[in-house]
Amino acid sequence: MQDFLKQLPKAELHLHIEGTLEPELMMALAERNGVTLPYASVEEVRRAYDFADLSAFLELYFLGMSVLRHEADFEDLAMDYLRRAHAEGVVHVEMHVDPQAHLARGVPLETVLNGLERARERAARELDISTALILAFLRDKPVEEAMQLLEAVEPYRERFAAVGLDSAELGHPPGRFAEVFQCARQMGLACVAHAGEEGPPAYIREALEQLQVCRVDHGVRCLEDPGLVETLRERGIVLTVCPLSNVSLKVVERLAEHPLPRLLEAGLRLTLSSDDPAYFGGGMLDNFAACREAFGWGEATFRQLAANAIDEAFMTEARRSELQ
Ligand code: ES4
Ligand code: ZN
Repeated sequence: MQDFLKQLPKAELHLHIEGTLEPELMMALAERNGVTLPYASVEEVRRAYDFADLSAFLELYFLGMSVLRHEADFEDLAMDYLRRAHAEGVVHVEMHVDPQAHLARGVPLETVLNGLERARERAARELDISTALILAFLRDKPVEEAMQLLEAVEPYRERFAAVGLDSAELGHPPGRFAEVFQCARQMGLACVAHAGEEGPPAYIREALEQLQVCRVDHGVRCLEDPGLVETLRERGIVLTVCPLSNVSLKVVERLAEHPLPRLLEAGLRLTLSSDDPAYFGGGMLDNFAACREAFGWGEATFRQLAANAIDEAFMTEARRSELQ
């Protein structure tokens, strides 16, 4: 089964590139850039990864990324991840990036975007991995800041496939960003948003109606509202579910209690992703293997989930038919 899961061509649709920063690279970049971290060793970093909830995780996520300062750091970050993904049978990766978090530390937009662009070109050439970039807005920051970012990104428009919405969910409903997402749509960008991870089903409905998202990141709390489940199913909206992330952030206590089997049973269109693999205990293959262990799914289920991701990916039709 492990061989089957590994060779299965997998598309990663829900990944934060800053969440792929492994402790080894974090320490190496801290040294290279003279950044002081509150950790003395790789082991100490790993020991700190015991999260009570999403906001406890985000604190360490924003701290960890403070080692990223130069274009080469972003290139190394993404290349390191893409090499690991390649070894796990990943053929396509869609990366959320959080420019606001870097701008706030004085790292210019072009540093972030040019570093990632170099990695994307190398991944295509050296690993035959296709990639897409998702411009994520931090939902706990002012809407005006998101709008300014969208304007600043205009010269780089062609590098992006979509806009997304991430960071602390509770108390930050998606509807606030309706105008930003409308402008993004006018620029020809697709729309996705995190909703229903920690937040209530009403946030998922808001993301659908006010942000007009084509995919919902997480969305696992939709089951609390049967009417919403019906809407998601009718419209064929994809939920990018991240099993190990949900365990790590205590959305569920154990994977065996995860709503995934019920989401499948409800006829929803699902994909599996790793979210922040360096922080949540593994990449795509580990997520697939954990589901096999917890739910006992057979090959057909994994084939369907992997096919859903390729069907829904932001990629050219030529690339899609190459992978199907
Ligand atoms: C995130 Cl797991 C998760 N949820 C929301 N925002 C995020 N940013 C990085 N990881
Ligand atoms: Zn996420």
